[in-house]
Amino acid sequence: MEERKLITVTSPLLPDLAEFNEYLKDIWSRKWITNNGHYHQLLEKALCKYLKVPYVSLFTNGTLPLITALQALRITGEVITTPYSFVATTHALWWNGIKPVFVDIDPATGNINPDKIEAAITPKTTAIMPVHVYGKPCDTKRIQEIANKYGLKVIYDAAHAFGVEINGESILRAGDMSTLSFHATKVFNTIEGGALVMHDEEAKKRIDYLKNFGFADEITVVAPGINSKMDEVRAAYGILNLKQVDKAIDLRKQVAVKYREALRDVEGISFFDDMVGVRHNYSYFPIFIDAEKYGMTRDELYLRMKRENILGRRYFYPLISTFSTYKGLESAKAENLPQATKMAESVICLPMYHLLTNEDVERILNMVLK
Ligand code: T4K
Repeated sequence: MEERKLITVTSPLLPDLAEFNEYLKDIWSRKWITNNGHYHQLLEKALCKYLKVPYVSLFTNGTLPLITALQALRITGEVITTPYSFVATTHALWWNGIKPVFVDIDPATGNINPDKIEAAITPKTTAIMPVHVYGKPCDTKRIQEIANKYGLKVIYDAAHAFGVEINGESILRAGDMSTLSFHATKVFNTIEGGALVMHDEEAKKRIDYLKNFGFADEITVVAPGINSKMDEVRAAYGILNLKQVDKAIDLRKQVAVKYREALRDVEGISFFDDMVGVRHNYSYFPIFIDAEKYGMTRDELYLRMKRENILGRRYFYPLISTFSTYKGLESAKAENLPQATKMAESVICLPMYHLLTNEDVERILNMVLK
Protein backbone atom coordinates (compact mmCIF):
# COMPACT_ATOMS: atom_id res chain seq x y z
CA MET A 1 0.00 0.00 0.00
CA GLU A 2 1.29 3.45 -0.87
CA GLU A 3 2.35 5.43 2.19
CA ARG A 4 0.39 8.64 2.62
CA LYS A 5 2.10 12.01 2.95
CA LEU A 6 3.27 12.65 6.50
CA ILE A 7 1.43 15.48 8.25
CA THR A 8 3.16 16.64 11.42
CA VAL A 9 1.62 18.75 14.17
CA THR A 10 3.42 21.76 12.79
CA SER A 11 5.92 22.84 10.19
CA PRO A 12 8.21 25.85 10.49
CA LEU A 13 7.67 29.18 8.78
CA LEU A 14 10.77 29.54 6.61
CA PRO A 15 12.12 32.75 5.06
CA ASP A 16 12.68 33.00 1.33
CA LEU A 17 16.08 31.39 0.75
CA ALA A 18 17.28 33.94 -1.82
CA GLU A 19 16.44 36.84 0.51
CA PHE A 20 18.11 35.06 3.40
CA ASN A 21 21.19 34.55 1.28
CA GLU A 22 21.42 38.30 0.68
CA TYR A 23 21.37 38.86 4.44
CA LEU A 24 24.00 36.18 4.93
CA LYS A 25 26.26 37.91 2.40
CA ASP A 26 25.86 41.14 4.32
CA ILE A 27 26.68 39.42 7.64
CA TRP A 28 29.75 37.85 6.04
CA SER A 29 30.95 41.23 4.83
CA ARG A 30 30.37 42.84 8.23
CA LYS A 31 32.23 40.04 9.99
CA TRP A 32 30.15 40.74 13.08
CA ILE A 33 28.24 37.55 13.81
CA THR A 34 26.97 37.84 17.39
CA ASN A 35 27.04 40.09 20.53
CA ASN A 36 24.40 42.72 19.87
CA GLY A 37 25.15 43.10 16.16
CA HIS A 38 23.37 45.02 13.42
CA TYR A 39 20.60 42.46 12.78
CA HIS A 40 20.14 41.83 16.50
CA GLN A 41 19.42 45.52 16.99
CA LEU A 42 17.16 45.67 13.94
CA LEU A 43 15.12 42.67 15.08
CA GLU A 44 14.67 44.05 18.60
CA LYS A 45 13.35 47.31 17.14
CA ALA A 46 11.12 45.55 14.63
CA LEU A 47 9.69 43.31 17.35
CA CYS A 48 8.93 46.28 19.63
CA LYS A 49 6.91 47.78 16.80
CA TYR A 50 5.16 44.58 15.76
CA LEU A 51 4.38 43.49 19.32
CA LYS A 52 3.45 47.03 20.46
CA VAL A 53 5.77 46.89 23.46
CA PRO A 54 8.45 49.37 24.58
CA TYR A 55 11.37 46.97 25.22
CA VAL A 56 12.40 43.57 23.90
CA SER A 57 15.59 41.67 24.67
CA LEU A 58 16.43 38.82 22.31
CA PHE A 59 17.56 35.44 23.64
CA THR A 60 18.96 32.25 22.25
CA ASN A 61 15.83 30.24 23.11
CA GLY A 62 12.59 30.55 25.08
CA THR A 63 13.78 28.84 28.26
CA LEU A 64 16.64 31.18 29.18
CA PRO A 65 14.40 34.27 29.31
CA LEU A 66 12.32 32.51 31.98
CA ILE A 67 15.43 31.66 34.00
CA THR A 68 16.81 35.16 33.52
CA ALA A 69 13.56 36.97 34.40
CA LEU A 70 13.48 35.11 37.72
CA GLN A 71 17.08 36.18 38.35
CA ALA A 72 16.48 39.78 37.33
CA LEU A 73 13.46 40.15 39.61
CA ARG A 74 15.34 38.32 42.39
CA ILE A 75 12.59 35.76 42.84
CA THR A 76 13.20 33.22 45.61
CA GLY A 77 11.27 30.77 47.82
CA GLU A 78 8.02 29.63 46.23
CA VAL A 79 6.37 30.55 42.95
CA ILE A 80 2.79 29.78 42.04
CA THR A 81 2.47 28.29 38.58
CA THR A 82 0.46 25.98 36.34
CA PRO A 83 1.11 22.28 35.78
CA TYR A 84 -0.51 22.51 32.34
CA SER A 85 2.38 23.69 30.20
CA PHE A 86 5.60 22.57 28.57
CA VAL A 87 8.18 21.40 31.12
CA ALA A 88 10.42 24.43 30.49
CA THR A 89 8.08 26.63 32.57
CA THR A 90 8.68 24.68 35.78
CA HIS A 91 12.27 23.75 34.97
CA ALA A 92 13.10 27.48 34.96
CA LEU A 93 12.05 27.61 38.62
CA TRP A 94 14.07 24.51 39.46
CA TRP A 95 17.19 26.02 37.85
CA ASN A 96 16.81 28.98 40.19
CA GLY A 97 16.36 26.81 43.29
CA ILE A 98 12.74 27.94 43.57
CA LYS A 99 9.94 25.63 44.73
CA PRO A 100 7.07 25.46 42.24
CA VAL A 101 3.60 25.49 43.76
CA PHE A 102 1.08 24.09 41.30
CA VAL A 103 -2.40 25.53 41.10
CA ASP A 104 -5.24 24.04 39.06
CA ILE A 105 -6.43 25.47 35.76
CA ASP A 106 -9.69 26.94 34.55
CA PRO A 107 -11.17 24.42 32.09
CA ALA A 108 -12.64 27.26 30.04
CA THR A 109 -9.16 28.43 29.00
CA GLY A 110 -6.55 25.89 30.12
CA ASN A 111 -4.85 28.70 32.08
CA ILE A 112 -4.17 29.00 35.80
CA ASN A 113 -7.41 29.54 37.72
CA PRO A 114 -7.19 32.89 39.58
CA ASP A 115 -9.80 31.66 42.09
CA LYS A 116 -7.31 29.04 43.31
CA ILE A 117 -4.23 31.25 43.63
CA GLU A 118 -4.81 32.92 47.00
CA ALA A 119 -5.15 29.60 48.84
CA ALA A 120 -1.68 28.60 47.58
CA ILE A 121 0.10 31.73 48.86
CA THR A 122 2.43 31.20 51.83
CA PRO A 123 4.94 33.55 53.55
CA LYS A 124 7.55 32.17 51.14
CA THR A 125 5.63 33.06 47.96
CA THR A 126 7.37 35.75 45.93
CA ALA A 127 5.81 35.51 42.47
CA ILE A 128 3.20 34.05 40.16
CA MET A 129 4.28 32.50 36.88
CA PRO A 130 1.26 31.87 34.67
CA VAL A 131 1.32 30.64 31.06
CA HIS A 132 -0.92 31.89 28.24
CA VAL A 133 -1.33 28.31 27.13
CA TYR A 134 -1.99 27.82 23.38
CA GLY A 135 -1.79 31.63 23.20
CA LYS A 136 -5.10 32.08 25.04
CA PRO A 137 -4.82 35.09 27.35
CA CYS A 138 -4.81 34.50 31.10
CA ASP A 139 -7.10 36.56 33.30
CA THR A 140 -4.34 39.15 33.68
CA LYS A 141 -6.51 41.63 35.56
CA ARG A 142 -7.44 39.20 38.32
CA ILE A 143 -3.89 37.89 38.56
CA GLN A 144 -2.52 41.42 38.90
CA GLU A 145 -5.05 42.25 41.63
CA ILE A 146 -3.87 39.23 43.63
CA ALA A 147 -0.21 40.08 43.01
CA ASN A 148 -0.77 43.67 44.18
CA LYS A 149 -2.63 42.55 47.28
CA TYR A 150 0.21 40.22 48.37
CA GLY A 151 3.18 42.14 46.95
CA LEU A 152 4.07 39.46 44.41
CA LYS A 153 5.80 39.74 41.03
CA VAL A 154 4.19 38.29 37.92
CA ILE A 155 6.19 36.72 35.10
CA TYR A 156 4.16 35.47 32.16
CA ASP A 157 5.41 32.57 30.11
CA ALA A 158 4.05 33.88 26.81
CA ALA A 159 5.92 31.32 24.69
CA HIS A 160 2.70 30.62 22.76
CA ALA A 161 1.34 34.16 22.69
CA PHE A 162 3.31 35.90 19.95
CA GLY A 163 1.21 38.75 18.56
CA VAL A 164 -1.80 38.08 20.79
CA GLU A 165 -3.73 41.25 21.63
CA ILE A 166 -6.77 42.17 23.68
CA ASN A 167 -8.73 45.14 22.34
CA GLY A 168 -5.69 46.20 20.34
CA GLU A 169 -3.28 46.01 23.28
CA SER A 170 -0.51 43.42 23.49
CA ILE A 171 -0.95 40.67 26.05
CA LEU A 172 2.79 41.07 26.66
CA ARG A 173 2.13 44.30 28.55
CA ALA A 174 0.70 42.38 31.49
CA GLY A 175 2.72 41.56 34.61
CA ASP A 176 6.32 42.53 35.37
CA MET A 177 7.83 40.69 32.42
CA SER A 178 6.78 38.24 29.69
CA THR A 179 8.84 35.68 27.85
CA LEU A 180 8.54 34.46 24.26
CA SER A 181 9.85 31.39 22.45
CA PHE A 182 10.92 31.63 18.82
CA HIS A 183 11.53 27.90 18.48
CA ALA A 184 11.04 26.29 15.04
CA THR A 185 7.62 25.00 16.14
CA LYS A 186 6.27 28.44 17.06
CA VAL A 187 4.11 30.84 15.03
CA PHE A 188 7.13 33.13 14.67
CA ASN A 189 10.48 31.38 14.73
CA THR A 190 14.20 32.16 14.51
CA ILE A 191 15.07 28.40 14.40
CA GLU A 192 15.92 28.50 18.11
CA GLY A 193 15.33 31.79 19.87
CA GLY A 194 13.28 33.74 22.33
CA ALA A 195 12.83 37.08 24.02
CA LEU A 196 12.03 38.87 27.22
CA VAL A 197 9.57 41.73 27.14
CA MET A 198 9.80 44.39 29.81
CA HIS A 199 8.25 47.78 30.49
CA ASP A 200 11.10 50.11 31.44
CA GLU A 201 14.59 51.01 30.38
CA GLU A 202 16.20 49.98 33.66
CA ALA A 203 14.81 46.46 33.36
CA LYS A 204 15.95 46.23 29.74
CA LYS A 205 19.46 47.29 30.74
CA ARG A 206 19.61 44.75 33.54
CA ILE A 207 18.39 41.94 31.31
CA ASP A 208 20.89 42.85 28.60
CA TYR A 209 23.67 42.60 31.18
CA LEU A 210 22.39 39.31 32.51
CA LYS A 211 22.27 37.65 29.10
CA ASN A 212 25.88 38.70 28.47
CA PHE A 213 27.65 37.30 31.57
CA GLY A 214 26.68 40.41 33.58
CA PHE A 215 29.02 42.73 31.65
CA ALA A 216 28.06 46.40 31.90
CA ASP A 217 31.19 47.41 29.99
CA GLU A 218 34.50 45.87 29.01
CA ILE A 219 35.77 45.57 32.56
CA THR A 220 32.68 45.73 34.76
CA VAL A 221 30.64 42.70 35.73
CA VAL A 222 27.55 43.79 37.67
CA ALA A 223 25.90 40.42 38.23
CA PRO A 224 26.49 36.69 37.75
CA GLY A 225 25.02 36.65 34.26
CA ILE A 226 24.79 33.89 31.73
CA ASN A 227 25.39 33.68 27.99
CA SER A 228 22.04 33.60 26.19
CA LYS A 229 22.55 36.00 23.30
CA MET A 230 21.01 35.58 19.88
CA ASP A 231 23.45 35.55 16.97
CA GLU A 232 23.28 37.60 13.76
CA VAL A 233 22.28 34.74 11.46
CA ARG A 234 19.17 33.92 13.46
CA ALA A 235 18.32 37.60 13.98
CA ALA A 236 18.44 38.15 10.20
CA TYR A 237 16.28 35.06 9.68
CA GLY A 238 13.84 36.55 12.21
CA ILE A 239 13.62 39.84 10.36
CA LEU A 240 12.54 37.99 7.22
CA ASN A 241 10.02 35.83 9.08
CA LEU A 242 8.50 38.84 10.78
CA LYS A 243 7.54 40.15 7.33
CA GLN A 244 5.45 37.07 6.62
CA VAL A 245 4.10 36.19 10.04
CA ASP A 246 0.76 38.00 9.58
CA LYS A 247 0.09 36.05 6.42
CA ALA A 248 0.99 32.82 8.24
CA ILE A 249 -1.39 33.67 11.12
CA ASP A 250 -4.12 34.34 8.58
CA LEU A 251 -3.60 30.96 6.94
CA ARG A 252 -3.65 29.28 10.37
CA LYS A 253 -6.93 31.03 11.11
CA GLN A 254 -8.44 29.59 7.94
CA VAL A 255 -7.48 26.09 9.12
CA ALA A 256 -9.00 26.78 12.56
CA VAL A 257 -12.24 27.94 10.93
CA LYS A 258 -12.45 24.71 8.90
CA TYR A 259 -11.76 22.55 11.95
CA ARG A 260 -14.39 24.34 13.99
CA GLU A 261 -17.03 24.15 11.26
CA ALA A 262 -16.52 20.43 10.86
CA LEU A 263 -16.22 19.52 14.54
CA ARG A 264 -18.77 21.83 16.15
CA ASP A 265 -21.55 19.26 16.45
CA VAL A 266 -19.50 16.13 16.98
CA GLU A 267 -20.52 14.45 20.22
CA GLY A 268 -17.67 14.02 22.67
CA ILE A 269 -15.38 16.60 21.06
CA SER A 270 -14.88 20.09 22.41
CA PHE A 271 -12.47 22.89 21.51
CA PHE A 272 -11.86 26.54 22.28
CA ASP A 273 -13.59 29.28 20.35
CA ASP A 274 -12.05 32.69 19.75
CA MET A 275 -12.47 35.12 22.64
CA VAL A 276 -14.28 38.40 22.04
CA GLY A 277 -11.89 41.31 21.46
CA VAL A 278 -8.84 39.02 21.22
CA ARG A 279 -6.48 38.84 18.27
CA HIS A 280 -5.50 35.17 18.38
CA ASN A 281 -2.44 33.67 16.72
CA TYR A 282 -3.78 30.12 16.18
CA SER A 283 -0.57 28.63 17.47
CA TYR A 284 -2.21 25.31 18.37
CA PHE A 285 -5.56 23.64 17.75
CA PRO A 286 -6.26 21.45 20.78
CA ILE A 287 -9.39 19.31 20.87
CA PHE A 288 -10.64 17.51 23.95
CA ILE A 289 -12.10 14.00 23.83
CA ASP A 290 -14.85 12.75 26.10
CA ALA A 291 -14.26 9.05 25.41
CA GLU A 292 -17.70 7.88 26.53
CA LYS A 293 -19.57 10.25 24.26
CA TYR A 294 -17.10 10.08 21.39
CA GLY A 295 -16.86 6.30 21.47
CA MET A 296 -13.06 6.27 21.37
CA THR A 297 -10.39 7.33 23.81
CA ARG A 298 -7.97 10.17 23.13
CA ASP A 299 -5.12 7.69 22.79
CA GLU A 300 -7.10 5.54 20.37
CA LEU A 301 -7.68 8.59 18.19
CA TYR A 302 -4.01 9.57 18.49
CA LEU A 303 -2.95 6.10 17.27
CA ARG A 304 -5.58 6.00 14.54
CA MET A 305 -4.22 9.26 13.16
CA LYS A 306 -0.65 8.03 13.50
CA ARG A 307 -1.40 4.89 11.49
CA GLU A 308 -2.49 7.21 8.68
CA ASN A 309 0.72 9.25 8.97
CA ILE A 310 -0.98 12.16 10.73
CA LEU A 311 0.99 13.12 13.83
CA GLY A 312 -1.20 14.93 16.31
CA ARG A 313 0.47 15.71 19.65
CA ARG A 314 -0.78 15.35 23.22
CA TYR A 315 0.36 18.79 24.36
CA PHE A 316 0.39 18.96 27.44
CA TYR A 317 0.36 15.37 28.58
CA PRO A 318 1.65 14.18 30.97
CA LEU A 319 1.17 17.09 33.36
CA ILE A 320 4.44 18.65 34.54
CA SER A 321 3.45 17.83 38.13
CA THR A 322 3.64 14.10 37.35
CA PHE A 323 7.29 14.14 36.26
CA SER A 324 9.75 12.58 38.72
CA THR A 325 11.37 15.93 39.66
CA TYR A 326 8.05 17.40 40.82
CA LYS A 327 5.70 14.59 41.74
CA GLY A 328 6.77 14.53 45.40
CA LEU A 329 5.54 18.09 45.97
CA GLU A 330 2.37 18.50 47.99
CA SER A 331 0.85 20.73 45.32
CA ALA A 332 1.57 18.12 42.63
CA LYS A 333 -1.03 15.65 43.96
CA ALA A 334 -3.62 14.83 41.31
CA GLU A 335 -6.47 15.53 43.75
CA ASN A 336 -5.30 19.18 43.91
CA LEU A 337 -5.29 19.43 40.13
CA PRO A 338 -8.49 17.77 38.87
CA GLN A 339 -9.10 20.11 35.93
CA ALA A 340 -5.52 20.04 34.71
CA THR A 341 -5.47 16.25 35.03
CA LYS A 342 -8.68 15.95 33.02
CA MET A 343 -7.44 18.29 30.30
CA ALA A 344 -4.09 16.53 30.00
CA GLU A 345 -5.84 13.17 29.65
CA SER A 346 -8.29 14.32 27.01
CA VAL A 347 -6.24 16.65 24.80
CA ILE A 348 -4.89 16.12 21.35
CA CYS A 349 -3.53 18.96 19.24
CA LEU A 350 -4.48 18.66 15.59
CA PRO A 351 -1.91 19.70 12.99
CA MET A 352 -1.84 23.47 12.67
CA TYR A 353 0.39 25.46 10.36
CA HIS A 354 0.38 27.80 7.41
CA LEU A 355 1.12 25.15 4.74
CA LEU A 356 -1.81 22.81 5.39
CA THR A 357 -3.82 22.34 2.20
CA ASN A 358 -7.58 21.76 1.96
CA GLU A 359 -6.78 18.16 1.15
CA ASP A 360 -4.61 17.82 4.29
CA VAL A 361 -7.36 19.29 6.45
CA GLU A 362 -9.88 16.93 4.90
CA ARG A 363 -7.63 13.93 5.61
CA ILE A 364 -7.20 15.03 9.22
CA LEU A 365 -10.92 15.62 9.68
CA ASN A 366 -11.76 12.24 8.15
CA MET A 367 -9.75 10.66 10.95
CA VAL A 368 -11.52 12.61 13.66
CA LEU A 369 -14.99 12.33 12.17
CA LYS A 370 -14.56 8.50 11.88
N1 T4K B 1 7.35 27.70 27.68
C1 T4K B 1 6.40 27.08 26.95
C2 T4K B 1 4.98 27.24 27.36
C3 T4K B 1 6.75 26.32 25.83
O1 T4K B 1 5.80 25.68 25.11
C4 T4K B 1 8.11 26.22 25.47
C5 T4K B 1 8.52 25.42 24.33
C6 T4K B 1 9.07 26.90 26.26
C7 T4K B 1 8.64 27.64 27.36
C8 T4K B 1 10.53 26.86 25.97
O2 T4K B 1 10.88 27.48 24.76
P1 T4K B 1 12.17 26.97 23.94
O3 T4K B 1 13.32 26.95 24.93
O4 T4K B 1 11.86 25.62 23.36
O5 T4K B 1 12.33 28.04 22.89
C9 T4K B 1 8.44 21.48 21.10
C10 T4K B 1 9.47 22.58 21.16
O6 T4K B 1 10.81 22.09 21.16
C11 T4K B 1 9.31 23.55 22.27
O7 T4K B 1 9.90 24.76 21.83
C12 T4K B 1 7.85 23.84 22.57
N2 T4K B 1 7.67 24.69 23.72
C13 T4K B 1 7.08 22.56 22.78
C14 T4K B 1 5.62 22.79 23.07
O8 T4K B 1 7.18 21.79 21.59
P2 T4K B 1 8.69 18.89 20.93
O9 T4K B 1 9.61 17.96 21.64
O10 T4K B 1 7.26 18.58 20.90
O11 T4K B 1 9.20 19.18 19.42
P3 T4K B 1 9.43 18.15 18.24
O12 T4K B 1 10.86 18.17 17.88
O13 T4K B 1 8.80 16.85 18.54
O14 T4K B 1 8.65 18.87 17.06
C15 T4K B 1 7.23 18.80 16.91
C16 T4K B 1 6.90 18.69 15.42
O15 T4K B 1 7.26 19.91 14.77
C17 T4K B 1 7.63 17.60 14.67
O16 T4K B 1 6.88 16.41 14.71
C18 T4K B 1 7.71 18.13 13.27
C19 T4K B 1 7.74 19.63 13.45
N3 T4K B 1 9.09 20.16 13.28
C20 T4K B 1 9.92 20.32 14.38
C21 T4K B 1 11.18 20.82 14.22
C22 T4K B 1 12.08 20.98 15.41
C23 T4K B 1 9.52 20.50 12.02
O17 T4K B 1 8.78 20.35 11.04
N4 T4K B 1 10.77 21.06 11.87
C24 T4K B 1 11.60 21.22 12.92
O18 T4K B 1 12.72 21.74 12.73
O19 T4K B 1 8.92 20.30 21.65
